[in-house]
Amino acid sequence: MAILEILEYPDSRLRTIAKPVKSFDQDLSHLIDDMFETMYDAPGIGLAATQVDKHIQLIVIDISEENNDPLVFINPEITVLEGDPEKMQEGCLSVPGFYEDIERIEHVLIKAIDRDGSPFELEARGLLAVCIQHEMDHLNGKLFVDYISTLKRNRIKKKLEKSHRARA
Ligand code: QAP
Ligand code: CO
Repeated sequence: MAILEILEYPDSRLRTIAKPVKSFDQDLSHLIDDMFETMYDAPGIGLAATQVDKHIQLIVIDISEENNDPLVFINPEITVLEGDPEKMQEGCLSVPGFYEDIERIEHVLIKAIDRDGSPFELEARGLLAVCIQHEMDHLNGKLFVDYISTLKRNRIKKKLEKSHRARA
């Protein structure tokens, strides 16, 4: 297993649209394991393949306290069950150190494929529903900072660019 490099905003590769997964092979299984290791190490509760520069429709999530509830979503599709939006503070491993309140749909139905290639459905509410929507945005090249004001977004962009320069 390996810890992968996480792309950080405003890296343009985070804007790539992910392609559906077609083969459920060993390479995919290996990537899933590396993504979990990378997410647990961070630590985070969700990671999309886009964030590790792999542009396929793959998400890993674990919102449990003990890191013992790993969820894999491949080629996910979302259906709104209750449109009522809910505000929750979000962060992102690709936007380290910044958190903002974002409105998301409260109750969703997810249809996806698991790591063995079997389709499944999952009803989600609250944090899990928010996390799935956040990660599915990554697969479409979208970030939570796209929902906040231009002023706030540019402030975050400048601060991250400065920290990237300091690191280089
Ligand atoms: C998405 O985000 C999410 O800024 C997953 O310095 C977050 O795992 C969905 C993290 C909140 C719903 C609610 C962020 C780690 C982790 C940081 C994450 C940081 C270190 C973010
Ligand atoms: Co994110």
